[in-house]
Amino acid sequence: MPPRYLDSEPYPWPYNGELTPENTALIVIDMQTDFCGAGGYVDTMGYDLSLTRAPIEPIKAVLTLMREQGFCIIHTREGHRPDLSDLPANKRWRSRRIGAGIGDQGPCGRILVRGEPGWEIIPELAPLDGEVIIDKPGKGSFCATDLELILRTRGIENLILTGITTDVCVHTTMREANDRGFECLLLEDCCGATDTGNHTAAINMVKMQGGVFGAVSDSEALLRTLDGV
Ligand code: C5J
Repeated sequence: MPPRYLDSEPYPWPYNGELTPENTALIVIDMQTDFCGAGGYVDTMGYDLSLTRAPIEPIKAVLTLMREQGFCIIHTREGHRPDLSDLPANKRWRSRRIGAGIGDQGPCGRILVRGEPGWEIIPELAPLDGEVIIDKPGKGSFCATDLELILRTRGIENLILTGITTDVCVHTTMREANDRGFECLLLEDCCGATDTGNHTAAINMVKMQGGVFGAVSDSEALLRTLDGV
């Protein structure tokens, strides 16, 4: 296959022009009711849900085309075991302090607990049979999960990152992936944060030092490149 690059900053991605369905995965991070739905964790904290819902439609467009073209699709869900044995005490403490106690009952069931309605991926972006789902207890998708083993086993070298929130779980995952040698791309309109300034700052951080964590682009540029137009 001839080299293929995306229109991205601060460099055309991927660095080596090797962009194929065999070596590239789309990762959709934490598009759960708890982070973007009424009555979920983010809503209970009082943040503006329109910010974390903004990426839903752009992600849907990317998912549709990448599914059609046979790319590896990975979804993540942040959440804890019902017995809370994987919930660090300080995580519970700080969330309770602000009235959105992880593990406590909320309008969508127990907040960020596996199996509860709020923990489910929103229906608009529901995983299809055969797509990888990573359940993670923390912010990073590599911490205490088998994500790296799955990526290496499938021969994945490039990761396209989407989801919420830009500055927390998406950024942590991107940093973890970059340190492991994965070539990362963040799609800025496919991410959202609980604060616009933090979203913008997180995007800028990626681009420093020549792309210290990878590159940044958007859904339109990706679709253009994958469509070959
Ligand atoms: C947070 C996430 N913000 N998915 N999780 O706690 O970004």
